[in-house]
Amino acid sequence: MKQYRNFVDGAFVDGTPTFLDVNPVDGSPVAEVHEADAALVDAAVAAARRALEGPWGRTTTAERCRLLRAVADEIEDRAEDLLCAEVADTGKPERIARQLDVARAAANFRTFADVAAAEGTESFLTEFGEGGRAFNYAVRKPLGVVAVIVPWNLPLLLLTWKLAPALACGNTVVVKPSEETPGSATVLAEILVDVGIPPGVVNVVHGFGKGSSGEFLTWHPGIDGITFTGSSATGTAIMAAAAPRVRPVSFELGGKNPALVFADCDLDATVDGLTRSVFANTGQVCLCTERVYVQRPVFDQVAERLTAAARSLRLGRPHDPAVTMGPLISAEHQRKVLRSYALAEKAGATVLTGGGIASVSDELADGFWVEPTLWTGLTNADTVVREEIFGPAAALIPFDDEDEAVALANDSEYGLAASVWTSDISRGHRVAHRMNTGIAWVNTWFLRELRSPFGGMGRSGLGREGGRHSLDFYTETTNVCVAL
Ligand code: NAD
Ligand code: 6OD
Repeated sequence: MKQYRNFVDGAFVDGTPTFLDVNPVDGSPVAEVHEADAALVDAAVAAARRALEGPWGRTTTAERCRLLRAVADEIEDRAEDLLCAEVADTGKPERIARQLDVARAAANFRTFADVAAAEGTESFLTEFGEGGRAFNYAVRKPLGVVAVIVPWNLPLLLLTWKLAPALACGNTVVVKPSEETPGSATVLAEILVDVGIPPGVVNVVHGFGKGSSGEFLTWHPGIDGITFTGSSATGTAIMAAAAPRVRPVSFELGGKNPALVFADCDLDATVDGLTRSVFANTGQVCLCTERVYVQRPVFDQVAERLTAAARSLRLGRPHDPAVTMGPLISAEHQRKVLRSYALAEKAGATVLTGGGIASVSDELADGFWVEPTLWTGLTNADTVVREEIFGPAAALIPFDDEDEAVALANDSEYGLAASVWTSDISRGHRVAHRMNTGIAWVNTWFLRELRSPFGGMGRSGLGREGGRHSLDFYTETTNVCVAL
């Protein structure tokens, strides 16, 4: 069977024990994964420290940007390997993995090479006393050894979104991919070797969270900062680990994202957009819409059309070009999503479509399939409308006017992303400004500008990454004040 080993100090090394990586499409084994124990995590952190204090620490921004661009080129050359690993681990349709995950991995490296190359520093001429003057300027330095901990839903996209700016800023890194999706990070390590990233600059340790490599890494005294994408609960645990040494954290966490559909919207475009935002990646995108607020005059039409769109989704094997939706990531996640489905019905929801396990075919019976699901009859008081499901499901809730829509949308402990659907551009801006979310899309969803700030409010995260915001997290600044 294929082996996914840890990557420490430029070499692939065994770990114990091993665990099985399974394909969520049919439960078949993909690879044996070597878990990193505390000693191996120590070795990875030590290698990263040596690399930081060695020649890597003296590289120029231009040299690092050249390497980042070479990584992007190599990602494109090895796209098929990355695609195979990603698809086997996640079960997502190949077309989506190619267009989204692999393409974004290359774009992440190119964007942060461009951003780092263009970055200036701020300076101030200070006047003091009787004609005294001083020149202040800020110098950016790497944060140090950075722990990068990522989830399973968009494994390569989310890893490279953090790895690229960390490297652009001259840091060294220990990556902990999700236990569910160790494949693409392992292939990426091979790419880094081929491109000439020096040993120790990037290390990959496999394993789980609590009691395993994830927890070992976040508590490790040799880590200077932690960047994390994952659930809000894990974010809380990581914050506690970072607290004793007051290390910086950057968190992209869960969401319970609203869509606000106004009666003046372009209905065809809106239903297309909602279909993507509710069901993309089987609803396993932190930005996915799980609450759809619809203005009363178009409520029935939107409900009817979205239900038809959900029913037309094709579930099946990733390589089938007709397939538009894959399975959930794991049996455990399938159980969690099905509990939400049951909870919705218990709360009195009307099930417009779905609501259970999807039966795709006999040969895929052991996969982790669920039906795309839509409900009406729920309110913001119901748990399924308050807590993240992270599956292909949403509640449709009517509203009468703009103020009510804004109040319903903002009535959440999360604050990641909202989408507003309207033909009135003034309303679009106005409502977007009132969203308590890190991102507000108008008449679109998941349209990304990688230089713009990305992150969430409340339980959805801490800090912003993207463009120079990433540089702010992955560097420390020293202000130099020179009396003239
Ligand atoms: P998770 O929090 O369970 O795991 C994420 C990563 O953290 C994994 O690598 C895991 O092994 C590790 N981990 C778990 N417990 C840990 C601990 N105590 N210490 C250190 N590491 C630990 O999340 P998941 O189930 O993999 O991903 C789904 C969640 O991620 C959803 O809530 C989703 O909304 C969120 N997410 C958010 C964003 C965003 O940009 N805001 C993006 C993707 C996913
Ligand atoms: O697009 C991105 O940069 C990003 N971080 C997306 C996160 C998606 C969550 O699942």
